[in-house]
Amino acid sequence: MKIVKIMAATALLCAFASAKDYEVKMLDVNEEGTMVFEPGFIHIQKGDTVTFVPTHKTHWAKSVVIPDGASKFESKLDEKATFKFDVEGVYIYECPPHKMMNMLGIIQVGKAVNAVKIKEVVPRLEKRVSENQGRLERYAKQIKE
Ligand SMILES: [Cu+2]
Repeated sequence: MKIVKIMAATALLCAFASAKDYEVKMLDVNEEGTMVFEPGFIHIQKGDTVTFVPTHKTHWAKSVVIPDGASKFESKLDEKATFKFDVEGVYIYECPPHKMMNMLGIIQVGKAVNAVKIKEVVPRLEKRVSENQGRLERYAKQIKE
């Protein structure tokens, strides 16, 4: 009886341990350039969370493209925020005041089920930027299909 209880507890611990949290810093500058998320591309698994950390001021994160059936997300200015990703696919997000400076990032959750849509949207998003051109393209190249 005792063994069963221990096994159940272990299974529960494993379930919790398998979901990871990833940190994305919001920065004015790093070695990649100005107004930047770090890391700009992350590959996570279903059920994982991402925490946006306002390391520098005047930033927030807002979803731009999400997979079908997923929920939009938006943090608040200069506030730390954690979002859970339960739907597979590729998510593109931006910092609204710095989108012209290509302050965008990509989160891949599991398989890239919406890769076709992403390939179509990335060049359009790149066209509107006036600084840090090519950054989103570089992140998009890291998507694993
Ligand atoms: Cu910003």
